[in-house]
Amino acid sequence: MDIKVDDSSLLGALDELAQIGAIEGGGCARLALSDEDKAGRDLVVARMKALGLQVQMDAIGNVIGLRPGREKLAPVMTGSHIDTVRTGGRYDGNYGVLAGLEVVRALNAAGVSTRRPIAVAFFTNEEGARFQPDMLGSLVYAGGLGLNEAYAAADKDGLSVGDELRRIGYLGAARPGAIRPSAFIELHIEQGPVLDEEKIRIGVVESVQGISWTEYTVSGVSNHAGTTPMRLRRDAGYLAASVNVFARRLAREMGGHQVATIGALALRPNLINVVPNRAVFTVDLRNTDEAKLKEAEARVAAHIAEVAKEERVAVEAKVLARFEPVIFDAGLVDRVEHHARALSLSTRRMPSGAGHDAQMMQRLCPTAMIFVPSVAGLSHNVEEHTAPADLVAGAQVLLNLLLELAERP
Ligand code: HGY
Ligand code: MN
Ligand code: MN
Repeated sequence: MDIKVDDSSLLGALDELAQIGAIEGGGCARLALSDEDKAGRDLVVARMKALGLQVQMDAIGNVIGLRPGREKLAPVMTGSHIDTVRTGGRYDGNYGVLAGLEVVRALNAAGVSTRRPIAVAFFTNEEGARFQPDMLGSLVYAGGLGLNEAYAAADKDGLSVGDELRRIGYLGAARPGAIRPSAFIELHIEQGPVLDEEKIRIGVVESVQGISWTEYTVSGVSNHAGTTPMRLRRDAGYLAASVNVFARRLAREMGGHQVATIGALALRPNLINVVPNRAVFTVDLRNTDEAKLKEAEARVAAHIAEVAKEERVAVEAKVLARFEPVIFDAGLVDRVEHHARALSLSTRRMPSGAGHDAQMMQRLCPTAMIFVPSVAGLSHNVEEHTAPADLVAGAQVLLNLLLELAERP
């Protein structure tokens, strides 16, 4: 019996969630544990309950909706995140969670039971835009970070994860990781240009590249922009700018999957006629190859040390996140490819450039990801878009794969 996802049900759910934290240009701003995130969580939990799922909230705010199976076996789990960056699109994360709920709705409508339970999850603070590290909730779930350390993570205003979880009413009782899935599948938009450029319908994701996030605080001497000779300057802003140029050139020289981003930069006093005495900036380095990522980290650090000496400024480094590349379960990756091709969808194998909760779940159980195209590769941008037909196709691959896995002994 062919069970089909329903276009309007899935697209309607995406539109409804996109209204929460909606921003100019059609995107979403639902920073983790903000009031907007709470509102989004409340909506998705209500949808889970309306589908008859048993809803569990854990001590780091991860939420899991469980559809019982015929047998008391470990569930097959799918899911993603519903927190967004401040300039987010409406599909990043949200799509994987709502497609998981659409699978449940279609199974309910078809009156189909499965041997194994099916679980749909959303994890706390995947984005890492407000609190670091990213993938915080799934990292705790997979046992990679202790609860107290996670609770202590604080945002720029000094508000902590623990306090904010309590404030929005999502500090749950369940032990993170108590539900250990038999397999985890995450459906996600690619967020890069590959599938769109090559006109491929489904990305069969084999791995997630390594991620290195560091925050640098540079201390120099503020001085008059007009009277201070260049030879006397100790310009914190100059070091920050030089790292940006160096990192760009380094990524170009290394080639391959190497990328480098100086995404956040704050100067003080940030005035047109004052040499900055303080700069706080972040460096995001990524590569599919751990040795190359380490090389990039070392070369950036060496550059910073060299310029700091020349400019006579002090530099403090704080690691915000550091994850090695993750390889997904080969057998599951094959099954993603099989189900996509069974629907006559073109496929290509690829790494993920973005971080995902799936990279943490691979620590717990066989895990794989399904990608659908992002138009022009845009993401973390309000114009993030995926064609409705691709959204539905990805959800159908997810349904067919979850059904297969949920019947496995
Ligand atoms: O940064 C990332 O790759 C993810 O969006 N957290
Ligand atoms: Mn995401
Ligand atoms: Mn993201």
